[in-house]
Amino acid sequence: LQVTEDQTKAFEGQKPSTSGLRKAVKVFQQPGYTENFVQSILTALGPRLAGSTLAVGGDGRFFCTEAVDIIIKIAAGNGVAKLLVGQNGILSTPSASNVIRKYKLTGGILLTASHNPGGPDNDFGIKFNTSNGGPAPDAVTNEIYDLSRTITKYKIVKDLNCNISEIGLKKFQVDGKSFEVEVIDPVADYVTLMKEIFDFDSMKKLIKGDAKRPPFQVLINSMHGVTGPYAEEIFVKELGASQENMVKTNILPDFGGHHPDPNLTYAADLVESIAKGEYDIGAAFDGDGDRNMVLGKKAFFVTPSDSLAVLAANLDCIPYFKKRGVHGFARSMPTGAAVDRVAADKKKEIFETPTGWKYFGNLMDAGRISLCGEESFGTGSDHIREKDGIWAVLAWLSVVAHLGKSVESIVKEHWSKYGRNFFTRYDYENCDADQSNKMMIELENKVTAPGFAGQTFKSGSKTYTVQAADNFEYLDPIDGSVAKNQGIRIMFTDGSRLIFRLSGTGSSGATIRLYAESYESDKKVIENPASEMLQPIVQLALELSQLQKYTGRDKPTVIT
Ligand code: VG1
Ligand code: CO
Repeated sequence: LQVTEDQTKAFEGQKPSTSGLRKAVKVFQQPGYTENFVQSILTALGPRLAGSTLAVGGDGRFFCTEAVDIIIKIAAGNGVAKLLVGQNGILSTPSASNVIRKYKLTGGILLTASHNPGGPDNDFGIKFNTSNGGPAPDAVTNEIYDLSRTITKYKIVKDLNCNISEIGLKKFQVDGKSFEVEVIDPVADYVTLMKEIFDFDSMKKLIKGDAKRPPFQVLINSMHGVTGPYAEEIFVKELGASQENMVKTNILPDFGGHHPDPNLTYAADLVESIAKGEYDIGAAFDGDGDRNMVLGKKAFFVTPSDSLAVLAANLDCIPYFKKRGVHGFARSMPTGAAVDRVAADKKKEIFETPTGWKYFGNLMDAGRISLCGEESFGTGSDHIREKDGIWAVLAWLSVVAHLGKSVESIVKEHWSKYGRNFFTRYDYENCDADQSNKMMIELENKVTAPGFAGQTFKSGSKTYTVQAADNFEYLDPIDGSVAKNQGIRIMFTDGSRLIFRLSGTGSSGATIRLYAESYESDKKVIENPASEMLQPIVQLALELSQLQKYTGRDKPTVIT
């Protein structure tokens, strides 16, 4: 087989954002588009490229197998020694992170647009992860982007055809040198890892029940994303849950036409099934398997910010943390601050990072944090360098088995001990980009003007006094890098916060995210509905930002 150099023209906008490059499938299908980006990723490896080994796999969405084929051909053309490819191109994001770490690879190329819808008329994405198993940091993605703007040719082995549907090692000779593709079982290594972390016997007993306790009913909804085969292997085969309790576990290239996003709006079918009261815990995952939503009996909703805090408070019941100890915690800036209270109580370090999992990597590598999370249904630990949906549900089952209480009582007891950080997020999807940018600029000007701090606002029955406001900037304590422009924050004297960000994962228009948080320790109101408690501060947010004027929207697309 021979390498050829194909001429190409640079495409605009190949800039990876919060989590990789995400665009419409049709954009990736343009001749040269995917090739250019893959070549830029490989070129950015510099001296590490020749003789490297990379993992390749994705969430099974439309265009995944075509992209794997392109990656194999371009990797072979660039002197990569070996690729580990998930069978049929399948690897969940957490399992890809594990494969990179376990086999000490140079990195991995992940094919996913995560929670964005899939299919020929929807989205595709490519993400590069580095040798620690985590998403490439800004310095790397900026370099990839720079290369993509000046690319003139890519190296490819056009005649290399590799069957990725059959597990095993395939060997090729490219210009006289060896090139290997090992097609791996996407699930096996991940299951091994989970068995090392958790006490499977205690979860098995919980699910089976005994003379004193009925079986604990687990309802899983994979939203036709990549977690299906992982969930069946772990919850049914290993832990003894019933196959009937596994919903949408067959992977579909268009996720059945829905958003594979585990929240109350897009996973409404899970909410509806569990609302009837027959199940004790319900969980849904996103397309690539790194997000989770956990619900208790009768659809008791655990906000991701609370989930992080409850797990932080109970981590030591999990063998992995018993053995290694619990270091600090971290949350992304918009995430509710419930975990901060646990950190203070347990005298652990707590870090506040920008949105996106890549900012946790350095802290984990340096041994400063064991657990971290985001309000966007992301929870994970230092067992890998991605958030991990199935891990989160296993962590919850461990806590339930250990405490012998329901999900709802665990959360309510947590509130009564620590107080409650009421939290909500409003998403305004697909707004006009210019108007949204204008709104953000105006708001930044307003809140950073002299005199804004100290002002008092009345909204409904509440009064809020601004303590400080800024555009969030993060100084990475490990490598000293700075991330600017990470969202507008308004912090009030009573601990309430308002945050505004523009999403970095959409593929068209702008998505405005409005996050509102308010802390209460008064037992009389602690169990009130979040929507009611947060109404005044949301109202204030809409007034301060003039969101309706700029977007023409009188209500959000999604509320969580
Ligand atoms: C969103 C979430 C963020 C998450 C990111 C990737 O980003 O808010 O918390 O890390 O998606 O998750 P943005 O920029 O749209 O707000 V995933 O599961 O889509 O890789
Ligand atoms: Co995801």
